Amino acid sequence: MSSAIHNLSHVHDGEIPSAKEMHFGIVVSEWNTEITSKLLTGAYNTLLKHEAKEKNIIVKWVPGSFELPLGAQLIAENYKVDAVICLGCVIQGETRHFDFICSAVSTGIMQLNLAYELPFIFGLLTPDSMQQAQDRTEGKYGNKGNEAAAAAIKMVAMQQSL
Ligand code: DLZ
Repeated sequence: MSSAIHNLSHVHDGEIPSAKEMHFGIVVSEWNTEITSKLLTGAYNTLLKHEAKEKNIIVKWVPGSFELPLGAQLIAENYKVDAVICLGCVIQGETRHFDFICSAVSTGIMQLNLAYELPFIFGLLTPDSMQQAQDRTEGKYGNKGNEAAAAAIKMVAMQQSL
């Protein structure tokens, strides 16, 4: 995860393999769209930068982050994909809603990885404030969407190397 001392968005670029022959799904949450649309742009452009073809990238929107695991599963079951990138943003509020959503999404995505033996990438921002979310999508600490796409490419390459 990006932080003041560890901005992952621009490092290790040289180590990212070509995604020319890879197929990706991206599932994005509509909640906090001003943030998730930037995550999507970052992820999409990173895939293209590493030679993925537009026709091999399928993007689907879901109502909120809670729906990300099912959205990702539906993509995996209905499209030829090598990895699914899950993008959302849950901002800490006054109630425990935040904890329930974050816990459900992280557990759900982890379970998908193991159940399908396919990379399902955890691109969920869990900031305390909108400012923290913007810092992680507008450059100050990079763009978490870029990192999620890089992780997807690396995991597909790792799986294909086995
Ligand atoms: C209900 C809700 C709330 C309060 N906050 C967020 C949020 O910050 N980020 C997000 O992605 N989704 C939020 N949601 C919506 C839930 O994820 C979910 O879509 C609804 O509870 C319906 O299942």
